[in-house]
Amino acid sequence: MERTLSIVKPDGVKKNLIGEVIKRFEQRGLRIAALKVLKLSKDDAKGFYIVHKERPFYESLTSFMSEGPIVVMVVEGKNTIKKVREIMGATNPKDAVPGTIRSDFASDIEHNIVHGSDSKESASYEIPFFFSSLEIQ
Ligand code: IDP
Ligand code: MG
Repeated sequence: MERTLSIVKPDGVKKNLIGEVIKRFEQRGLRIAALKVLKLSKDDAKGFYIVHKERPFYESLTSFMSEGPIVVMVVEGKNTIKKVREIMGATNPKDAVPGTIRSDFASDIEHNIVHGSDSKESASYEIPFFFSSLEIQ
């Protein structure tokens, strides 16, 4: 069993895609082990995306991620990190395989609906960023 952190980003929440994202995870046999709605401050978003602090899009990304409510969830199952990344599709929706969330719904490389941890190391930073062990069942 493996856990990952996924987020329905502000654009996904605005487009009423919370259920759609969860449905796609569940249909691939993954289980939602924790879930909540919250809004990040700009500083929260900067902390979450600290690995990207040198990137040219850091300012814009952290403004976008703090502009409205998001849904954060822990997804659990076999090979969850890889499966969630497959279900999401490539970062840039133009490169994403049809049938992936980003291909189907994202408007551009920044506003791409969904987040998923890219490695076990990232998941072990990102899951406790949002959830205590008591909140993961
Ligand atoms: P990922 O979400 O597919 O793992 P990362 O490279 O980790 O992609 O980038 C984190 C997020 O930053 C992306 O999901 C996207 O919202 C944003 N982003 C990535 N590259 C760019 C870019 O070139 N311009 C603007 N935003 C970007
Ligand atoms: Mg990433």
